Amino acid sequence: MKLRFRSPVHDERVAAKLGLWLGVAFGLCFVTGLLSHGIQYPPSWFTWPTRPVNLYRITQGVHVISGIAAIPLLLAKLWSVYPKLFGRAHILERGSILVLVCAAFFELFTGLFNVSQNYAWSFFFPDAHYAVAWIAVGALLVHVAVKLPVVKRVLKTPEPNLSRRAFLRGTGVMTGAAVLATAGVTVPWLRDVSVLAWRPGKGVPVNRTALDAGVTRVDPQWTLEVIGKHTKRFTLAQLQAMPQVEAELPIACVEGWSASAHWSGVCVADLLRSVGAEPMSTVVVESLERAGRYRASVLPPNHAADPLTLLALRLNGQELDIDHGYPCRLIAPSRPGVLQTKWVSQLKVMS
Ligand SMILES: Nc1nc2c(c(=O)[nH]1)N[C@H]1C(S)=C(S)[C@@H](COP(=O)(O)O)O[C@H]1N2
Ligand SMILES: [Mo]
Repeated sequence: MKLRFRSPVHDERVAAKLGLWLGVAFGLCFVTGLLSHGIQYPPSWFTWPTRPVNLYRITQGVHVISGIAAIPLLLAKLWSVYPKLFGRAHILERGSILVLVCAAFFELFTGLFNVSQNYAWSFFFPDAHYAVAWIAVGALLVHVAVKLPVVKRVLKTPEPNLSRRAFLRGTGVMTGAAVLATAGVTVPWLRDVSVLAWRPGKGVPVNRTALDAGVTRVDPQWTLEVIGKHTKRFTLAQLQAMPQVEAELPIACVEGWSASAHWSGVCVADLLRSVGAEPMSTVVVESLERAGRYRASVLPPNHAADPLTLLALRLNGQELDIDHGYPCRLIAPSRPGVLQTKWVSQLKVMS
């Protein structure tokens, strides 16, 4: 029996057009994802600039937005091409498409679960999301290479069929709607439009509370230890008495949200200078948190030296709340939220 698929959208021109949009979304998502990975696990040759201060916020936002846009595009594309699965394409081509579809779904679903902070699996999300991205891109390149002649041929002339045009337009509208409904998590002026945003609109959200991190009480005798050529300890009162730097800096969380805030605190470079550290040093920032994965972070030399890299004592004009990292927390320009260590107890110069 011959299967019949009558819808006019099962058509190579529709598939090519959607493929093109999807290629752009996946390309943006892949490149911004690589950057994010590079910043969090930097190879020796990698440096990430500290300016503009919102640079990481932007690349992270593009990652989330392009990932969201890819979901309706992928569904429309699959709807357009699924009859081909019953066609006569070469087994290898069908195999590579199967890999591509599985990898694409894996990326989009794990990404969505990640932004909803729902880890319904046992693997470590960033590692798996990163590894499968390479599989998706490899399979995508094979797919593009195979289909390039078709794409070139069919995209030369405009689409004459009205229902195909309507389908493409509908997909465009759905994609735009999905983006508008969520992009407010990272684009401030869309806060009120984004009804599906997974993070509240006002203020700085708390990603991990002090209670979750096991920092239930800060010792009144708390001091900040700064270890360089020699070691110094600073009480909170001493930090408060030092020159305070004020800056508008964002928290850009890899769990898919960002928010800008007004911070004030002590310049990290000043503290490092006070213990005789070389100007371009790598610095480890340790927190009071005992065991969490994000209890410490590394400041690369350009971030450690930047005058806007702060140990913040105040947020939006008020003393830091314990959930935001009291007694002091790191806030540095153009840096993922996960590296903005809260409840800092020690700065240690490495080199
Ligand atoms: N010690 C410590 N610092 C931490 C974390 C943590 O789990 N432990 N979480 C980080 C993450 S993932 C983010 S996004 C920011 C969020 O800061 P906020 O809760 O003040 O918004 O803090 C970072 N600092
Ligand atoms: Mo985060």
